Amino acid sequence: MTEIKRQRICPICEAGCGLNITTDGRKVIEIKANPRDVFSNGHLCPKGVALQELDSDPDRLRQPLLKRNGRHEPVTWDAALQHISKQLGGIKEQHGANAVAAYVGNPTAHNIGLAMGFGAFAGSLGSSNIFSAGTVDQVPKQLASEYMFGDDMAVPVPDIERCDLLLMLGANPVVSNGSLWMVPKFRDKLRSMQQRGGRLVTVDPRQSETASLADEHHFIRPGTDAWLLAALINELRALGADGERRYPSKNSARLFDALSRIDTHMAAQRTGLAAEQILKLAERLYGAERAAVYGRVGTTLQAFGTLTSHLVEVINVITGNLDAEGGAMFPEQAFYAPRPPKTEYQHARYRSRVSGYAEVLGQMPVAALREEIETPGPGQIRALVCFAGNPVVSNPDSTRLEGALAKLDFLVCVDIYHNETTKLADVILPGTSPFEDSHYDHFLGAMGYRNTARYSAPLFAPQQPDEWQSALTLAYIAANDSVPTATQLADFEDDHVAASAAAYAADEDCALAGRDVQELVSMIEPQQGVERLLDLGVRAGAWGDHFGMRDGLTLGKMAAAPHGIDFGAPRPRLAEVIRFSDGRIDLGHSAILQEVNRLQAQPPAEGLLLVGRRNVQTNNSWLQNLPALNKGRLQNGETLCTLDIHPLDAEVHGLQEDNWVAVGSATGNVQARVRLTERMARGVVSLPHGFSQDETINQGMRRRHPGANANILAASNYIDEMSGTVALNGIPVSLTRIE
Ligand SMILES: Nc1nc2c(c(=O)[nH]1)N[C@H]1C(S)=C(S)[C@@H](COP(=O)(O)OP(=O)(O)OC[C@H]3O[C@@H](n4cnc5c(=O)[nH]c(N)nc54)[C@H](O)[C@@H]3O)O[C@H]1N2
Ligand SMILES: Nc1nc2c(c(=O)[nH]1)N[C@H]1C(S)=C(S)[C@@H](COP(=O)(O)OP(=O)(O)OC[C@H]3O[C@@H](n4cnc5c(=O)[nH]c(N)nc54)[C@H](O)[C@@H]3O)O[C@H]1N2
Ligand code: SF4
Ligand SMILES: [Mo]
Repeated sequence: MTEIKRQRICPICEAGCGLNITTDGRKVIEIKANPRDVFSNGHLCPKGVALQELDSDPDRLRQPLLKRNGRHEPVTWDAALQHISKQLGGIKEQHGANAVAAYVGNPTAHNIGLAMGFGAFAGSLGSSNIFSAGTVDQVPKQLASEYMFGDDMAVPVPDIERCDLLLMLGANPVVSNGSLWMVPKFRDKLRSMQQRGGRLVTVDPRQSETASLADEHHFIRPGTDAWLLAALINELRALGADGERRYPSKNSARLFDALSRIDTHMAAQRTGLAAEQILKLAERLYGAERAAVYGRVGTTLQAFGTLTSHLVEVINVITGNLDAEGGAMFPEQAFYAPRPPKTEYQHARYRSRVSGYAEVLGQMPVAALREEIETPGPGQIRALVCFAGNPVVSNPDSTRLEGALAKLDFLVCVDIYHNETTKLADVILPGTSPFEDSHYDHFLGAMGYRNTARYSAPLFAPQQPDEWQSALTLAYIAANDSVPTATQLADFEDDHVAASAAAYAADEDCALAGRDVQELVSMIEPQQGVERLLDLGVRAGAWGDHFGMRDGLTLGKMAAAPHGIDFGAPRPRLAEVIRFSDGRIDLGHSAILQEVNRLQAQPPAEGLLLVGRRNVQTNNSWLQNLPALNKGRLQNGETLCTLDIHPLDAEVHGLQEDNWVAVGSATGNVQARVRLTERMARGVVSLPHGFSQDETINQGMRRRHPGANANILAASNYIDEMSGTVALNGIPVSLTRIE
C-alpha cells in the first residue's frame, strides 16, 4: 500500500470545506476535515465524507449515452459528439440560433471548468435563450445589487466575526452552510458572536435549525418580508437613523417617501409579527454598534424577492453598517473577472418571446422555459443543452415542464447521473468525478466570510475529457458545426484564452489595463486547460503579480499552498464596488419605487401557504443515491420528505402524525407523509425540494427513497416580477387526507 494524504476543497456547497483525502492509487481510502485549511478550519459534513461514495458510485455516468429506440446505450465520445454536431447544426440552420437554448445548473457555481466552459459555449451559441438555476435561486439579490451598486456581483455578506447583531431572514445556514455567503463552521461563529455579547435574530415561517440557536425568533407570513423591512426602515428613521448621509448615495428621499406609506401596524397585520416586536427590533438595530441584515432563499424565492433584497441593504445603509467592519461587507477574492465598460444598470435589454419576461444578468428567467418550448412560431426553442442541472425537479410546474422537455427535437445533458431530466436526453455526456477536476471558487469566493485564495488540483487524472474540455468542445461545435480534431480544439482554446486576455487588457479598472495581449498570453504559466484562465485572473487580481509587475500571487503559488492562503478579514471598499459613473449608491431607482407601489396594491395571500426547506443529507436533487447519506432511513421506513405542519393546523385538517396527505395547488398534486411540529408557523406548511417519485431513473438508492417533487405545486408565472425569479415559497395549497 502506498497511501498518500492530499488536500482538496469540497465542491458541494458554499462552506467550501478543505478536506484531507487519503488515497491509494486511484482509490479513495478516507476523507476527513482539514483542520489546517485557512478558510474552513476543519469543518466537514456528511456530504463531504460521502464524496468517496460519489467517486465510486457504479450509477455515476462514465460513458456518453445515446438514445436509440427510446433506450440509452453507451457510445464513444466521438459518436456522441458527431451526433450532437449534426443535430444542433441542423436545428440552427433551419430555425435560427434562438431555437437552441442552454440551461446551466447549480453545481456549475462550484466547478470552474464547467463554469468557464459554459461561458465559452453560451458565447459561441449566440442564442438569447440562456437559462440558469439562478432564476430559481439568488438572482433577486444580484439584481438588487445591480440596481443599487451597478454590479450584480457586489453582494455584501455579514462580517460575522466582528458583528454584534445579525438579523437573518429566510436562511438556515446551520443546514445549508450559507448561501451567497461562504461561511463554514457557522455554528461556531455564531457561538463566538453570542459569547462576546452579540445576538442573532431570525425571521422565518419555520423555527429552523438556525432559528433554534437564535436569541430571538419571529415567525413571519411567507412572502411578506418586504412589509417588515419597510416598517423597520420607517421606525429606524424615526429613531434617527440617517446612515445614508455617510455614503455617496442618491434617491433616498423618494424611497423613504414611498416607504412611509407602509406603517408598522399595516406591516404587523401582513407579516404576523406584533407592532411592538417590529419597533423593538428597530430599536435593537439602531442601538447595535455593529449590525448586519442578511436575507437568503426564503427572501429571494418569493414574490417581491428583488424589493426585499434591496430593502435588506437599505437597512444596512441607514444604520451605517454597509461596508463597515462588523456590518455587511464586500469581501474580495483572488480571481479578478474582467468587466466590460459600464455606467448604468443593465437589465431588460431584451425580452422573452411569449410572455415578455425581461432579460436578467444576460439570461432569460426559467419561468419562460416551458412556454418557449411549447409555443410554436419563429424563435421557438427546439433544442436544449443542459449543463449540470435537473430542471424537471428544480424548476416550477415540473409535470408540464417534463412534458415540454420530452417534446424537444433534441436534448443534450452534461451530467454525472441518469435522472428525471437526463433520462429525457438524446445524448448524455458524462461529467467527471469531483476528484478528477480542479477547484477554485471563482464565483462564490467573492462572498466569503474572510478573504482567502485556495486551489485544488485534480486528485486523479480523468479517464475522459474533463468538463472544461467537453464544454469547450460543445462551444466549438456551436461555432463551427463540426467536431474538432485535437489540434483544432487546442487552437480554439488558444483563441479563447487570447480573447480573455484581451478583455483584461481592455478593462480600465483592471491592473492589466493596456497591457500587450500577446505578452500576457505568453506569460501564462499552465500550458493548457481552464488553469490558464485561472492563472490569468489570479495574477490580474488584488493580490496577483500583475504579470511581472510585482511579487504577487500566481496559480503556481496557490497550488503550492494546499491549505490555502489567508488575506485577512474583509476591508471597507465601497468606492471600488460602485460601478455607476457618479459613484453613488442608488437607494431608490424608479423600478424599485414601482415595486413598493405594487407591494401595497397586492392583496394578502389567504389560506395555507407552502414553503421549502433543506436537509443536511441532501443537496438539491442529487447525492440521494449515496448510501452514507441514507443511513438507517431505509430500514426504519423514514423519509426526509415530510409535509411539516403545526399540530393545530393539522387538527383543522383532520390530520395526524404519519398520515398521508394530498397537497394540491393551482398546478398539481403530490402526496406526502405528515410530520407535526410546533416549529411551523400557523397557516404555513413545508416540503423540501429535490425529491421525486420517478421509478425510471437509473439510480438504485435514490429510487428506493422516493419523495414528493415539491415543484409540481409551483406555478411558473408566480414570480418576483422584477427579476422573473419564481416564487417557490408562499404557494397557496390545500390539504386532503388520504385514507
Ligand atoms: N421548491 C424549491 N425548488 C427549488 C429550491 C427551493 O428552495 N425550493 N431551490 C432552488 C435552488 S436554490 C437551486 S440552486 C436550484 C438547483 O437547480 P438545478 O441546478 O437545476 O438542480 P440540481 O438539483 O442542483 O441538479 C444538479 C445536477 O447537476 C448534476 N451534477 C452534479 N455535479 C456535477 C458535475 O460536477 N458535473 C456535471 N456535469 N453535473 C453535475 C447532478 O447530477 C444534477 O443532475 O433548485 C431550485 N429549486
Ligand atoms: N444540505 C444542503 N445544503 C444546501 C443545499 C441543499 O439542498 N442541502 N442547497 C444549497 C443551495 S443551492 C442554496 S441556494 C443554499 C440555500 O441556503 P438557505 O438560503 O440557507 O436555504 P434554506 O435552508 O432553504 O433556508 C431558507 C429558509 O427560508 C424560509 N422561508 C421560506 N419562505 C420564507 C419567507 O417568505 N420569508 C422568510 N423570512 N423565510 C422564508 C424557510 O422556512 C427556510 O428555513 O443552500 C445550499 N446548501
Ligand atoms: S459543508 Fe459538507 S457539503 Fe458543504 S463543503 Fe463542507 S463538507 Fe462539503
Ligand atoms: Mo441554490
